[in-house]
Amino acid sequence: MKINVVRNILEANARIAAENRELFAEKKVLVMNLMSSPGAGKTSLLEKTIDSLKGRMAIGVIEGDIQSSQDAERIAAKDIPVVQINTGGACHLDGNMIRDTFHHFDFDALDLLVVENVGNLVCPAEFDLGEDVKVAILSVAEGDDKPAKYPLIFHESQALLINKIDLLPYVDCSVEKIRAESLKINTQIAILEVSCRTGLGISEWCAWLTDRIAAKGLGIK
Ligand SMILES: Nc1nc2c(ncn2[C@@H]2O[C@H](COP(=O)(O)OP(=O)(O)O)[C@@H](O)[C@H]2O)c(=O)[nH]1
Ligand SMILES: [Mg+2]
Ligand SMILES: [Zn+2]
Repeated sequence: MKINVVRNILEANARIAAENRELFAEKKVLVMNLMSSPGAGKTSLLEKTIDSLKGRMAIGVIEGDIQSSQDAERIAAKDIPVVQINTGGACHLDGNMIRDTFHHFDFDALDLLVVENVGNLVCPAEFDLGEDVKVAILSVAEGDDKPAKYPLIFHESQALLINKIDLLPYVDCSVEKIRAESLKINTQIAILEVSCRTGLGISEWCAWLTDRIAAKGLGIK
């Protein structure tokens, strides 16, 4: 019984996500679903990404949180169109929540829409939003055992950002182990080391993201 209910929820979500994906393709917007546990650095990465790419493309953001609009305020400070979704308890975003934000955006003028998912290393990876790329962030402070313990998010993501590299001298974490375990789960995953504190790796990350726009056959509007 429980299995059927879960299957129905995921099937209903997949239908809505497919409609979202059709709209994004028609409007020529690349959509990225950014996922991590709370505090790994999703909003910090977004701030850095916006600072680097803002003059070159039009970016919009959807912020997903259980409560509060603090992240949306951080993004709005960059003068970027942003919508906050408060899930009121739910621990992930779904296709329907994304669809409900559409009237806030002028998709004809957007190149890139970033969705910051609810901080959670587990179920955000199960729910298709209609995005083109899923990106996971793992910070070195969380430990190098996380790919083996939470494989789905690493399996589903096209890129893994290992963040807070500046903290490596202070934590017991092997970047090599994170790389090896992630590649065991997903041989195709791109792995980039970054620090939102020092800016290390941010230009390589922005190049990877810009390449995804080109790979989808989209130009900058
Ligand atoms: N030392 C260090 N701190 C970072 C880095 N990136 C983010 N932080 C800090 O980690 C905390 C959580 O970051 P935030 O971007 O809000 O994470 P989110 O919950 O995933 O959106 C904040 O205090 C950030 O300043 C980093 O590369 N190095
Ligand atoms: Mg955040
Ligand atoms: Zn959830």
